[in-house]
This record gives sequence, C-alpha cells and structure tokens, in this order.
Amino acid sequence: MSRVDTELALIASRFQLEGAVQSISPYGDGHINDTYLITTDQRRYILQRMNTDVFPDTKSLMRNIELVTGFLKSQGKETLDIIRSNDGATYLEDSAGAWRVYAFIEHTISYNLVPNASVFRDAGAAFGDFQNELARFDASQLTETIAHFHDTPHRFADFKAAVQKDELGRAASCKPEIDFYYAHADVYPIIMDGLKDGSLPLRVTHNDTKLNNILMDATTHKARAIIDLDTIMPGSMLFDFGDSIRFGASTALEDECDLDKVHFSTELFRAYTEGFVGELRQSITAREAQLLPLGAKMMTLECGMRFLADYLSGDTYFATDYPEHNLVRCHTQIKLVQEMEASEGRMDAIVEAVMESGSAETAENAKGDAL
Ligand code: ADP
Ligand code: GN1
Ligand code: MG
Repeated sequence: MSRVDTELALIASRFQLEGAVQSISPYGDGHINDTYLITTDQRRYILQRMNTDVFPDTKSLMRNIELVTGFLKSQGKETLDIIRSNDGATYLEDSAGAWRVYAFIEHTISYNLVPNASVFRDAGAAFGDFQNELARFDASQLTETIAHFHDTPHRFADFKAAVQKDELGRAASCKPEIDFYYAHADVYPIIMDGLKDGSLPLRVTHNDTKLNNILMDATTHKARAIIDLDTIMPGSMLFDFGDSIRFGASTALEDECDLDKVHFSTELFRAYTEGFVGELRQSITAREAQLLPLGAKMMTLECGMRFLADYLSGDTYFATDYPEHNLVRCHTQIKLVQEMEASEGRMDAIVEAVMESGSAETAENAKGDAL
C-alpha cells in the first residue's frame, strides 16, 4: 500500500471490521466528507473522514445519527449501520481528523442523474416515507448540526458578504451571476417567514435530499435506504421536496458545462410530486402543497448562491475538481431557476392535480414514464 493507504489502513485497524483489509479507495460523489470504500476478504465498508469545518461538533453529529438510525431500525427500515471503533465508540479522532465507518449497503446504486421517471417517483415516495418516519421520532433529542442551514435570507447575507470581500478578485468576472441573485432577493424570506408566523409547520427534515443520498436496489431500482443523515434537523417539508427537485428534475448533471443540456423537466417534477405527496397526503397542509413549486425554486436559488459564494471565497466549502467547478455548478442552478420560472403555471397545475387525485391518477401517469 502507498503511504496514504498505510495511514488509512491504520485508521481502519482501529474499527471493528470483519476480515483482513485488502484495499481502501476513494468512493462516491459527495461534496462534503472524504469517503472511502474499504474491502476486506469478507465484506465491504464505507470509511469517512468527516468534514469538521462543516460539522464542528462531531460528538453531537454522531449522537444524532445513532439516535435516528436506531429509531429507523426499530421501525424495520434499512438504514446506515454504524461500525464501532475498537473502544466501542461511534467515531474516532486522530491528527488528520474525525473518522467513522458504516457497513457498506450492498447491491445498491446511487444516481447522479435520474435514469427514468419511475426511479424518481420512487425516490419521492422514499423521502415522503422518511418524513413520515421522522414525524414519529422525538426530535427534541436532536442537536442542530448546522445553524441556519436552509435559512435562505441568512444564506443571502453570507453571499453578499462574500461578494463584498471578493477574496480572490473573482467578483468582476461574475457580475451577471451576482446580479441574478440580487434580483431574486424578494423571494428568499418566503419559507422562513412562513415558519416564523406558523403558516408553515416546522417538521423534522433530512435537508440534503439529492438523489445520490438515496440508495436504490441494483436489481429492482426501488429505494432501499436514505443515507447522508448529517443534516437531519428541524425544517420545512419544502426544503426536502425542493432540494430533490433541484438536483433530480434536471436533465443534466449538477456540474454539466454545456448549458444546452440543462433543462428543468416538468415530467420529472410530476413524477417526484406523485411519489412524495402520495406518501404525505395525510399530513401535508394546503399551504405546503401550494408552495411546493416555490420550494423547488428556493432550494435551487439557495444552492446556486452557495456555489457562487464558495467560488468567490476560494472554494473552501464544497469539494471541487477544477478551479471553475463551483461557478459551473452555479450556472446549472441559474438555468434551472430560469426554466422553473417559465414553468410556474405548469408546476402549479401538476401539484393541484396530484393533490386532487389519489393513487388512480398516479397509476395512470406511471404509464408515461419515458423521458
Ligand atoms: P457527503 O456528505 O460527502 O455527500 P455521503 O455520506 O453522502 O457523503 O457519502 C458519499 C457517497 O458514498 C454517497 O453518495 C453514496 O454513493 C456512498 N455511500 C455512503 N454511505 C454508503 C453506504 N453505507 N453504503 C453504500 N454507499 C454509501
Ligand atoms: C452537499 O453532502 P452532499 O454532497 O450530499 C451539501 C448540500 C448541497 C449539495 C449540493 C452539508 O451535499 O447542502 O445541496 O452539496 N451538504 C452540506 O450538491 O452542505
Ligand atoms: Mg451526500
């Protein structure tokens, strides 16, 4: 093994793994943690160096995950399985950071692009079901892992500070993008205001519902497990719905350079809405349903301004592969917002139809899944 691998092997040896470690290699497409696949001669594991800049309180973070996964298991759900350290702890720390190990959830796929509407409908149902599960969980036990996570006005204040600071002198070259986010300032408070005045209920939400945070069965393509549980916190249902749409109802990858390939698909929006609302029909309020399209736009605006703020600040938050990576991601988010704005009436009609119809309409629509 190389020097780095030897260091990783040393970390791995401090967890209760079955079998002898054969390889440890980088894995997955997450933007936050450093994720590795450990293969032993008996089974596979996920090793993560947690991002302690993003999540400074590792103890509370892991306690949240222990509580939530324990609850989900008690409900018969497949979920992350924490592998303990030799000392029986849920994580360990060394000079390089804080580490945890999960059992590898075998025979699953996580998608960066929706392969067909049926998979996306299923993802919607899985996240809706997850929301139902969390509603039965005693959320008072949870610690807020990142303050103001989907507080869009707060994100906009951070964005403006990054523009003002312009640490790398990049702001002049992205004036149209910056102007775009300033021009949408009136939108940002809508969800937070609703949570504050009680017109939107505060729930317990996942908060990071992009498609590669759900594992689908490799054979049936049905949702198996929802992962990346680091951001489970109180929030609005609109955050979870919106972030899924932001990522999954696009016809291209989040970091597609060719914007001609990036489109907002109302058909994918419909499929996800059917799945999500289908599960939450008993608890979704009329105001939440009315604001689902806005939730999609809000999460896409918020994520785009986060990418741009990170680009302006020197790419310290999201993992990047090349210098313009965050700017490229921001461009896809702007394109999606523009197309969402052009499709507002269509989205409203889809939500109304899904709210009015029961499973019959859903079954009917399931026939036309080709993209
Ligand atoms: P990040 O916070 O950086 O997004 P994630 O926890 O989402 O990190 O992990 C990154 C990727 O690793 C996931 O998108 C998924 O593909 C894969 N992954 C994570 N945990 C598991 C697991 N227990 N079994 C299988 N794959 C996993
Ligand atoms: C990050 O951790 P990951 O890659 O699943 C980010 C999300 C963003 C997303 C954009 C803790 O998600 O908020 O929407 O990137 N997670 C955190 O792809 O900031
Ligand atoms: Mg992730």
